[in-house]
Amino acid sequence: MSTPVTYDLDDEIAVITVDNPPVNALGHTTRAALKDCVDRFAADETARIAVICGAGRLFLGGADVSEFGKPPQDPWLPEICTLIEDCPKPVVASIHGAALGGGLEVALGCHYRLALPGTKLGLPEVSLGILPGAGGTQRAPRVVGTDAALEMITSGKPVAPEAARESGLIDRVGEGKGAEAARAEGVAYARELLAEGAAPRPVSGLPRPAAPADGWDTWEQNLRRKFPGQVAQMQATKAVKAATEMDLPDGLAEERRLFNELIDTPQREGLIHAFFIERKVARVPGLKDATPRDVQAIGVVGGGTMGSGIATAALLAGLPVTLVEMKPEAADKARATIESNLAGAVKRGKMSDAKRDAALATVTTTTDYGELKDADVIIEAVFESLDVKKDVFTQLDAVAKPGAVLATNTSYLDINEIAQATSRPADVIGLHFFSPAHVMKLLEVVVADVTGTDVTATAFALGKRLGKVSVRAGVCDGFIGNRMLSHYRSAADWMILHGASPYQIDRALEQFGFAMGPMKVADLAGIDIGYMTRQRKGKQTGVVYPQWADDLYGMDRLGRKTGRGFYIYDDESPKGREDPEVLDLIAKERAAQGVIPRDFTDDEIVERYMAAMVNEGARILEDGIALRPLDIDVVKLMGYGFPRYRGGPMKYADMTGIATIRDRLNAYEDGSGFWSPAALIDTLAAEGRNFESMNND
Ligand code: T1G
Repeated sequence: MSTPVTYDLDDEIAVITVDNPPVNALGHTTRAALKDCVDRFAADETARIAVICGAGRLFLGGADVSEFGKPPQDPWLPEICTLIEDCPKPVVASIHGAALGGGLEVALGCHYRLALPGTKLGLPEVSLGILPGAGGTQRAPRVVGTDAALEMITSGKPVAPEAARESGLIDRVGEGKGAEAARAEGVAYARELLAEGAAPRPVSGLPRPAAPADGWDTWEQNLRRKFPGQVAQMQATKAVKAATEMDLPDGLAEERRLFNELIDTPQREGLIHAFFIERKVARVPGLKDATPRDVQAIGVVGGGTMGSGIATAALLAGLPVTLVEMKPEAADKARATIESNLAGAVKRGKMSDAKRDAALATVTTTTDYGELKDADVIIEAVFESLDVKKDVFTQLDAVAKPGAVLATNTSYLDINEIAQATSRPADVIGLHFFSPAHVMKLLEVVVADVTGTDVTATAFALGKRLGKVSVRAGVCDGFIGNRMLSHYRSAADWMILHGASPYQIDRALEQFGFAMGPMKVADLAGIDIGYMTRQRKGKQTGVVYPQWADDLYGMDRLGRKTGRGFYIYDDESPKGREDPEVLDLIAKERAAQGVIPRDFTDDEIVERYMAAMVNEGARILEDGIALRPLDIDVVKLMGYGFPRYRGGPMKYADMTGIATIRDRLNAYEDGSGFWSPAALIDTLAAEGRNFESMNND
């Protein structure tokens, strides 16, 4: 078996190349081979300097995340970084693509550092619920200063080579791109260093870094505000603080102690689950051998918020767009919206002015369906009416070229019926974008009964090109995300009817980690959206009907957009304050239903809300709307503000215990059937299995 790290000589320069596809992760075998090569260099009398570089698309992608939670194996990465640092001969890191986490820590163990343009240099460990555990919290502050190191480590965001050179993180920005250029640039730099008689320059020789300019308390207050409820960022700050108080060896020992504490936390388990499922979700069972159709041009029907957003997403991905609207003024308005969206992308640094102008040159807005004749994928985003959509698809059927994929952006309508409005139902699929469509990463790919496998594969390939995280869903009212939302919103309504304040519910769930509580979400989306959904669905047996929400609609209190919904939004409280009149509406409904209100604890609120969410997730799996629990987790993480460090609702259930969820549901069941556990939950609990056991490829 070939070694994951090779050693060769270029004159007096030892070139150590890590080659462990796909990302040169520093798993046990790779660490052992890297250590052997460093030892070999130290003993090799021919070699006067060494260059460490990576094969493939990047330098080093960090520690092997799949090893976390398992007993660590020698040699440990911190030891290798120290071994490099203590080497009696100079070692150069020549970086391309990315040096992340342990990858950058290896580079910090080196004496000189070069990076090619476009390289990502970062310490993202906190996004995995851990901290840089191979010297990053000790060496980075010594090299770039405490404030810059704290920013890198607690944000987890990478820095570009030019900024890294300014901060001193690297010494030089090379030229070219790819592994070969990295090797060549690294060797050339090493030659220069030899000619200068450069000696090893260990970071351990640098003085202890100073405390942050604004003091530790300010940093920690900011972190509590930016990362509420999360532990890794605070723990990493403690490690950096140790760097300012201890010599390197003691600081490394303290870093290791703090790292090991994080390894055992549920947040590390949840975040690493999220890391892997966001990649695994694209490997849809049954899709492996399907070949996506070629997509070079996009058609969009409907230039409202969603249609213009979808068009913008396509343009950002370099795909030309033809957008059809019913009237010229509507087509012009759509173009203006697209221009505004792209201006925002330029402002956010997502796109250059030149690329924006080039993209706009590829947009055609028209009222003529015939101009869609060359589109490879046509995405309909018109009014949410089945008749309107069926009429659009009949027209598309008449103009679209053979093999074009016809997609609908509907958020709940029956795509099987839409498909039957065409002569090519196998080419019809759902692409459910989330608003704003050019920003939100989640895309539900809704597969209808007769959708072709290659059409589904085309949808996933397009989603990837648009920078989306695509999840395969089946056809039902609300697919995965909104179907679940409807159920756990009803759980909240049940609690309100029985005594919980809507404001306490929001507070409890935000404390649990949700970005926003359900009432704030309702105010943001619009009380009218919920009202229209209830009118469409009608009253359902066993489900509490939130009459108070209908009353708010009737009072034209539609949430943020009218300045009043569940909350009051005005200059006094732009983020919203509680509204006593809402509590009066609820009290009136309780009285009308003869309900005696009782108190709820925050824990009960969270446990009921989550039990309902998991229960509906189980039913979604039973119905085949989601193929795996991980699909459900990804939808909730990417589109509904579920706290990432809990890994998603189905991961939460696994970590809580399936039997515990079952027992809670049975205890809640009041004869309405609303709380009775799904059969799948009973089965998993009875068999001692969990949702993770269903997450096979
Ligand atoms: N460990 C294990 N597998 C990894 C991995 C890693 N570090 N990084 C990626 N993979 C897998 C990934 O799951 C996918 O697998 C495949 O590689 C391609 O990934 C001691 C403790 C490097 C920018 O956080 O950011 O170092 O789905 O699709 O888009 O202080 O991967 O194909 O089976 O993302 O080209 C710190 C995480 C670890 C970097 C490349 N490092 N990775 O992006 O490919 S903790 C990270 C990334 C650490 C030390 C600590 C990206 C990438 P599969 P991909 P990509």
